[in-house]
Amino acid sequence: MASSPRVVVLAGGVGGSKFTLGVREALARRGAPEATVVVNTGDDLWLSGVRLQPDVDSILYALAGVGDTERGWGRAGDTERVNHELQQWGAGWPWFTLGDLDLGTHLARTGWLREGLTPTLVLERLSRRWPLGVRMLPMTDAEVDTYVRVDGGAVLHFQEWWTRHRAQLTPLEFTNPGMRHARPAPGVAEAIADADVVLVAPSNPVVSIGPILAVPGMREALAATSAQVVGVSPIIGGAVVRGMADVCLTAIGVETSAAAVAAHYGARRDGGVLDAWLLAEEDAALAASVDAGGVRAVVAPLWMRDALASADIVDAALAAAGH
Ligand code: FO1
Repeated sequence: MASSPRVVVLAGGVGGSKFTLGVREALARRGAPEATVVVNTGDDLWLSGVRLQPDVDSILYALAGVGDTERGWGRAGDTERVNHELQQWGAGWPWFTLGDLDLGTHLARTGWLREGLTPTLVLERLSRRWPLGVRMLPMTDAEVDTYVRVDGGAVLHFQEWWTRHRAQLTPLEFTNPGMRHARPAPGVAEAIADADVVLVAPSNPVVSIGPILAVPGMREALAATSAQVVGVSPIIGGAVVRGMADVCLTAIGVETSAAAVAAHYGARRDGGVLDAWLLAEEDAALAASVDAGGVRAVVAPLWMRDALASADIVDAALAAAGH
C-alpha cells in the first residue's frame, strides 16, 4: 500500500504549477498530509509601485483554479483596463502586461508589505482565500531579484531580458545581488528537516531552481535532511518542454540534456542535492550515465498533460524515494 509521506517541493513557475497540482492530487489519494511548496522568488520585481511575484502567483492561481493555463501566468479571463491607462501615462513597461485582477493581488501584497508583513506572512494571507491543498512558502523573505549580464556588457532585470527580449540577448551571467544576506524563509529549513521526501519540480534549473538552491542555508538543509531528494527532469528528449531553459543552461555551460541537468544538480553523496532523478522514457538511454554519477535514475512518462498525469509522475517520484 502507498505510504503517507511528508513532502516538500522546490518549485518555479509554469512547470512548478503543473507539478504542484500533481503533488496535491497524489497526496490526497494517499490521505497524506498537505505538501509544503517552497517557491522561487528570484524572478520577482517592482513595477509601477507594486511587488510582483510571478512564480508565487502562477502556483497560487493554478492551485486555486483561477490561472490562465494557456499563458501560464496571470488570471484566466483577465482584462487590461488599468494596464492600458498606465501605458497612456508612460508608466511601467510597455512590453509587460498587468491584468486588472492580477493587479488586485499585487496591490494586496504591496499594501501588506508596506504595513510591515514579511513575504512569508503575506503569502500566508493570500493563501487563505482559496483551499489550496498545499502550504506555500517563499524560498526567502529577502529581495533577491535576478539580473542578467548579456553579451555587450549590459545588465538587465531578468524580467526585461525574459519578456522584452524573449531571452534573445545572449546571457553571460545570472546574478541575485540580494542573495548574500538572504536566509531560507521561516519554516523552510524546518519543513525540509521534517520531510520524508523532497521533490525538485521540473522547473527551469537555472532561474527557478537555481535561486532556491542559492539561498544561503538551503543546500545545508538539503544535505542534512534524512528525506530522500528526488528530482524530475525538465528536459524531455533532449529539449525543454516549455520556456527558454536551454538558453539559460547554455549560459552556465550545461548541455540541454536530462543527464547534464542531473549532473549539474549533483549527487547528494558527493555534496550535490539529488538522491534520485526521474528521466523521461525518451531519455531512457541516459539512465546509465545518471547512475554512474551517483544519482539513481528512474525512467517514467514525464509529460504533464493534466493533473492526473502529473500525479502519476509524483507517484513515480515517491516510489523512487521508497514511498
Ligand atoms: N510574461 C510575458 O511574457 N509577458 C508579460 O507581459 C507578462 C506579464 C506578467 C505579469 C504578471 C506575472 O506574474 C507574470 C507575467 N509574465 C509575463 C510571466 C513572467 O514574466 C515569466 O514568464 C516568469 O517570470 C518566468 O518564470
